[in-house]
Amino acid sequence: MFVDIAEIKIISGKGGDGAATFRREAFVPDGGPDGGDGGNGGDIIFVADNNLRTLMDFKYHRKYKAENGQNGMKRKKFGKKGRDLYIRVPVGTMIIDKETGLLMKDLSHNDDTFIAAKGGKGGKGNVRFKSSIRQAPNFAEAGEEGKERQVILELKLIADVGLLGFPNVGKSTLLSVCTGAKPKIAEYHFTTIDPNLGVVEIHDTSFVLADIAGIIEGASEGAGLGLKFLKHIERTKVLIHVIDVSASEGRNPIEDYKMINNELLKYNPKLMKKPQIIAANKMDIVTDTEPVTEFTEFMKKEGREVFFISAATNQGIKELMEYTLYMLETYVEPEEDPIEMFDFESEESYEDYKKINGYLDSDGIYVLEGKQLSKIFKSTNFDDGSSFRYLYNYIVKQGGIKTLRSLGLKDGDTVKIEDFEFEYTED
Ligand SMILES: Nc1nc2c(ncn2[C@@H]2O[C@H](COP(=O)(O)OP(=O)(O)OP(=O)(O)O)[C@@H](O)[C@H]2O)c(=O)[nH]1
Ligand SMILES: [Mg+2]
Repeated sequence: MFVDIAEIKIISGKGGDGAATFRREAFVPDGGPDGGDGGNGGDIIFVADNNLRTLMDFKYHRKYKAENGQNGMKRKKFGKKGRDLYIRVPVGTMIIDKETGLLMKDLSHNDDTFIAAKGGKGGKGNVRFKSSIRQAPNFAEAGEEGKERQVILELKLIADVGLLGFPNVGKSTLLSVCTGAKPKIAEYHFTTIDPNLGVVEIHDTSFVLADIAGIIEGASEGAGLGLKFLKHIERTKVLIHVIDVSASEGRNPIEDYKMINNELLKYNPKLMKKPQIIAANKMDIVTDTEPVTEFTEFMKKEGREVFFISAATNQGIKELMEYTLYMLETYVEPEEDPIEMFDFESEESYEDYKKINGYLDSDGIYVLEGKQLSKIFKSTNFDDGSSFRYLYNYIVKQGGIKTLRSLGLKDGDTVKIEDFEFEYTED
């Protein structure tokens, strides 16, 4: 089954905690601190893989977690880094942050990689907190939490040329005669449900052709298979519009042309800007030439290049492909409006990380909050005076106490950090 959209949760590994240990040697009575650092948590990394075609796996497996870093150990032993988790996706997959709806990365080339969630940093061991005034720090830094993100994966195939047209006009047949692809072909509508790709080998070069489901009137409102497959030709450079000029199903080829373009316009006006080559198909069964002449004149006025072909007998296929190659080679990509991308920098700016917020809650308790504060708080050993002092000094330095004072904090009031409450005493 072809799946082109999925939503998954990714969680990078937590950093290992630093160790707060002391050397214990038989003849060294008061061994110094020897706690090693925790290892960093593993990253979540996406990799684009040419061998994959669908996001189906992600429909069933929705949660991806990288390994946590190992905790630091005594004798200054570092914890091991958590293993990164590589998630392989088809080329053309876009990674979108669900919360903001912003694009994080478009993996458009084979082997492109992208770190979507960095592992938490390992905490420092107590060795690192030793100083001339603090000989025996009985605390260490906790490892940073892993990042958890809900991401949307959206696949838009990458092909050079897109085939477009009503159902049953011969799009898949055309793909099958000029590439090695073996799409399903049948004389009923909507034979093609999933997009097919094929490679056209021509004059020592090649290009990729994409065949999608047929479009009918009202597709933009969901008729038939709707327009949801059009996204797979959004990134092509050139379109081949296949039209049944034999009118074997009783429709008028000029009306077909107008109708499809009208639906394209409704879906995405940018598709109208792509060169559109007309493949007038089923010439082998044309009985009445008058409508064909009318069609030719109409296309001349429209300024479209028309190739009269028969996918059944191979008539005109070579010329069509040669012209398509020429259009590809002379194609100039229109300038795109820049799109707003997900911004890791602003998400994790250091200022933001250090900032301490304070407020008075409805129970009259002064609350302090902050990302780094929370990290240091988790690293604090409340049975150890120097560890608690380290936390307190940090809060003062970041202006946390000043903020609370401006809100009315005075001697004897309760201050709360996470789930820990203490009484404030003025120095
Ligand atoms: N006589 C004749 N029949 C053709 C030609 N091209 C395709 N056909 C027939 O038309 C029918 C539809 O062909 P497909 O290639 O499946 O058409 P499609 O446009 O991919 O159709 P959907 O996938 O349903 O949108 C099949 O029975 C083909 O054999 C042609 O040039 N001449
Ligand atoms: Mg088809």
